[in-house]
Amino acid sequence: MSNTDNVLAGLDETQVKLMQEECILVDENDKNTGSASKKECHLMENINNGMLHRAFSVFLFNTKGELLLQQRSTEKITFPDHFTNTCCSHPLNREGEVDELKAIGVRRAAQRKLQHELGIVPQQVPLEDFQYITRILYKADNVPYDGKWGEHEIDYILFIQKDVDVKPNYNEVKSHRYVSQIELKKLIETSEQNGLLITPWFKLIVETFLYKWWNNLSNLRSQKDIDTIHRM
Ligand code: DMA
Ligand code: MN
Repeated sequence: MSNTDNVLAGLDETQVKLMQEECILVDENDKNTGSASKKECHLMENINNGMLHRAFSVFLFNTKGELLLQQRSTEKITFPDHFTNTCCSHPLNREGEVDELKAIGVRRAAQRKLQHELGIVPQQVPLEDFQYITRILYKADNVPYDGKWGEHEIDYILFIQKDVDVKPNYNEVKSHRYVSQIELKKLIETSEQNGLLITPWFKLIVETFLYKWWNNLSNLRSQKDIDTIHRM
């Protein structure tokens, strides 16, 4: 018997059910190699054996050029209460979301999760309005916060600039706010003294590419690098 059978005991019922979603397993070149449950994909035990899955990160900006941040709910099983980019999740191993041409499967998943987490209706975020910029391969645990769960993903970066109506699903999102570049820099600089948690993938993207991409919001095509997988 595996010693992970009981890892979901006592956790939020809704979030436990979502752990049954079938994520897409990939190799280090993002080739689809099968599927595994969201639970299996996020256990450090499996990650340490090399299990890798496909994911996306949405960065949504309003027309003033401010970035929408969310704070993950306390109910989330991985990285609860952490501040992060607008919306993250996984394309699932199901019709429509495994399609790879123009990252259409990932776009569909992004549209689905913007509605699920933030109540943003699909009409406000049309599939073709997402700018798919590049892919990032990263691994993250959550020690010392929690040694059990982590991430090991090829993360598709999607930008979109739209004024949208947000109606958070509080089982997913504890709070949300728009930030300017100056506000985000301040939030991150003071996060430790203020006791704010920030997700490792968001920190990584902020420290590497975010401001360069943000400075090119009106010219994102120049930032596109869809053939590269950045290994971080
Ligand atoms: C997973 O996000 C994806 C990335 C890029 C970290 P998540 O934990 O928010 O997924 P979900 O919303 O499906 O729980
Ligand atoms: Mn993941």
